[in-house]
Amino acid sequence: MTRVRNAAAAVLLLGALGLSRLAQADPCQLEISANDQMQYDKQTLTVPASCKEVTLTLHHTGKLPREAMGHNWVLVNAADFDGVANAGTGAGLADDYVAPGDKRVLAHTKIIGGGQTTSVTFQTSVLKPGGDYRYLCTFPGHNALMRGTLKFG
Ligand SMILES: [Cu+2]
Repeated sequence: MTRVRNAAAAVLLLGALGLSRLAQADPCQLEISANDQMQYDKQTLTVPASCKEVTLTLHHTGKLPREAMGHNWVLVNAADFDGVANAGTGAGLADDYVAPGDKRVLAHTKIIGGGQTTSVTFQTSVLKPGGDYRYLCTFPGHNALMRGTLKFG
């Protein structure tokens, strides 16, 4: 009986630890997932102005290879959305569908396929509080669905 009670107490303790870890999640660490249906799981990401550096982790929860259903995460000023998307299409998979040296790209991950995870770390000095930022997947044809807003500040 004591053993059962101890086990129950251990489960409660682990649960409490898990909750406190969630409560203390670092707001400068962002997570987003993408799937085989050409969708991100979030339409909005928020970065507090107190973050000097941000790490965005992209999970591809699908099964398809990067050649068929590759995804990346590319951060731009809203006004540069179409320009970066078009330049990316022309850049090709070898360059992760991001035109080399494109100054309009504020941050980006590489292209990954199903089951893979990647991340990018960038300085928030590239952002202005209250600026109008968008993120997108630049794999050809994906940005119609795979787009969102990043709020900073
Ligand atoms: Cu994509």
